[in-house]
Amino acid sequence: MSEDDFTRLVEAEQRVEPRDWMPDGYRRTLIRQIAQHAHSEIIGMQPEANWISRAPSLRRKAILLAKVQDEAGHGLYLYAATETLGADRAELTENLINGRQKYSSIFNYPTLTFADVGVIGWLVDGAAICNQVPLCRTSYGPYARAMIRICKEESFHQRQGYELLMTMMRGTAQQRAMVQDAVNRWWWPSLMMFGPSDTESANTEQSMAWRIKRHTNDELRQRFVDMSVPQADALGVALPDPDLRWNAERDHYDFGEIDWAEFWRVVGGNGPSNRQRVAHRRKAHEDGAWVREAAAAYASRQEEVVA
Ligand code: FAQ
Repeated sequence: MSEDDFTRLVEAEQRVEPRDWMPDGYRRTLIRQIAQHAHSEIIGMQPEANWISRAPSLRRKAILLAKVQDEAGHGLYLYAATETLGADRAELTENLINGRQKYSSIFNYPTLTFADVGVIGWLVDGAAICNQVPLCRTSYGPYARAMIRICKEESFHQRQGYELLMTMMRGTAQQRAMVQDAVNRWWWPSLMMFGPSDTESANTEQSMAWRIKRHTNDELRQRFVDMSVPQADALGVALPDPDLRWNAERDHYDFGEIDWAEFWRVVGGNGPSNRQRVAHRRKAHEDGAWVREAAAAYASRQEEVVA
């Protein structure tokens, strides 16, 4: 397949598959984005895992445990998708724990109360769905197919978060205050998940041309705001933005300016929990060395038996 064939295939909305010819930049961009996505799923287990042992009932504990396990599964499908592009998974993990590859800024904020578990489900999984449903139509086949399953599970996650918050809002004044406090802390970081504004986004134009990204960062952020306002009303919480108001001319909600200095600080490794998150991942990786060695020894023994 030539470069022209590749361009025609992508423009005809067909899927690029692992054995097809592809430009080096396309391959590199996919590995970068999918690896960052996989790292986010794996690092994203930490803020919620913090509450598994302290969930207030057996039911809430079982739900949270299942959700955190789902995130591990998402990380694995996504690492497997990078392998179809020739990436080495062990190398990607090294890149994560050595700070050479990024993961989503959102997971560098601490989970201070159990209401944070509900708000992560509602807002963080909600933002993830907004961003990821269009990726089910991304041009690279293995990524698109992984996203279909991931989005189904993320929808369940979002609903469990919203249901937890509904329950807390029907509870005591103290529980309602906990939910509002969590919303105040997570709203702006959730908007940052969509990445820099379109004028600052280095990769969007090329990624849209290659049909890797299907919408710009600002388009998806606006979709998320429009979706979240009525949900906040139904829940009875206030979103912490004095500039948030319906704009009938645009047919969208206007919203305030994101603190981009904070965004870049967190992306640059200096958010509230960056060091703790990476140190924890590094320790888990080192503690798991014996499992990898044992699995490799077992696999080579099996090969000898077959031979
Ligand atoms: N955090 O040029 P762009 C989840 C970087 S959901 C950190 O606009 P691009 C589910 C970006 O990499 C979260 N870095 O980049 C879950 C680039 O740097 P580079 C993960 C960010 O790629 C829920 C630079 O800024 N979802 O895990 C962020 O075209 C609950 C310039 O930006 C995905 O990864 C950020 N927020 O657009 C799990 C979805 N934003 O690499 C557990 C797939 C930007 O050039 C619990 N990814 N950067 O050095 C995407 O859709 C895209 O990669 C974007 C960024 C939209 C995130």
